[in-house]
Amino acid sequence: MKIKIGLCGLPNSGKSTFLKLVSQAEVLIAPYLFSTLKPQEVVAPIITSEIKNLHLFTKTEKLVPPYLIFIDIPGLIRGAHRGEGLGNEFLSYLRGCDVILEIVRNFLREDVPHPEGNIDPERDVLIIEEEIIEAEKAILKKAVKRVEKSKDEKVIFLKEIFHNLKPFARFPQFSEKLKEFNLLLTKDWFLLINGREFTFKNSAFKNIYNLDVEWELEILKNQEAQKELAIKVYEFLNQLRQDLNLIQFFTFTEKITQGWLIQKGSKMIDAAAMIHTDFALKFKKAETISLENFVKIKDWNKARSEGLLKIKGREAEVEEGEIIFVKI
Ligand SMILES: Nc1nc2c(ncn2[C@@H]2O[C@H](COP(=O)(O)OP(=O)(O)OP(=O)(O)O)[C@@H](O)[C@H]2O)c(=O)[nH]1
Ligand SMILES: [Mg+2]
Repeated sequence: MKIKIGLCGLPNSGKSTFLKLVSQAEVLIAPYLFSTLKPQEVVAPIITSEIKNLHLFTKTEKLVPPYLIFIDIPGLIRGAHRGEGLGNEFLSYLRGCDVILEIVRNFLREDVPHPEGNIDPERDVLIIEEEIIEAEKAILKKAVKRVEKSKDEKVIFLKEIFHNLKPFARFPQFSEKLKEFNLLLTKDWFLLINGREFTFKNSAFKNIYNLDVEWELEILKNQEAQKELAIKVYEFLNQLRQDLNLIQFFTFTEKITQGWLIQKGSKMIDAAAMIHTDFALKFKKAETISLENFVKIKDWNKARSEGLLKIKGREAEVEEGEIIFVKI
């Protein structure tokens, strides 16, 4: 399941720095506006204590943690929907993502200009909302014209949405019907406050998180503090994946210990297909055990003889934290 999380926010809100933190990759970070000009995909591993515990036991050469994919998108500014600062192009990158993580700046730094001149997270979130709404209006207008011609009944709810568009309004009741229009409003929105904590009065976010990304990145350079920091970042990523309705499961072979993310409610056959195409084609059954139980018993055969393994068929649901062995 490759969910793409698009980053969105004003220039210099810390999007690229955030990506550097979660991936520790080299994304261009610069204290001038529009340092990011093209969207860049970044893989952020989620190394939790669970997978580390499993790896301590399997001691395989390779550890492949579960991961999320973020897309670094250049900063949006006022007027983005009219194309200011390449806004239209940037908005179209966002449409290509499955969910959106907005980053809002709440850190002070004289040498890093703010496009609005001062720090005000509430205003910044509103600017993005207004840009999104204007962009959606343009799409809805075209859609209404199109369906009006064909006398399609869709025109009723499209008009209703158009007239009720305002900051933080979302239309979950229409989310299924609206899918074909690929609106930004029908995606799930999350907010990351970069810097000091801040309480938002009004919002349409599914969850709001807080990290001080630059500071965390600094700490990362200090070996002593690294461990603790990593825990904080991985905790954030782990929370985000749960908020995205993803569960994690594990596999291991002689060479690789691996963590995977799959949509909650998925079946064993879906997990098998994710691990290996062949596993899905030749699936007979799966043996599974919770990581917690396995770490206690430490031996697959012993777990089997003591009746601790679950035998699951193709339609059985994948559970959070289970280790899966597919039998073909
Ligand atoms: N003090 C502090 N500085 C930060 C923080 N986050 C980012 N910065 C600095 O702010 C500047 C801009 O950060 P970027 O991550 O490049 O910002 P961006 O949102 O990617 O900007 P665009 O790509 O232009 O949209 C860099 O000099 C960062 O070092 C933070 O949490 N605290
Ligand atoms: Mg950037």
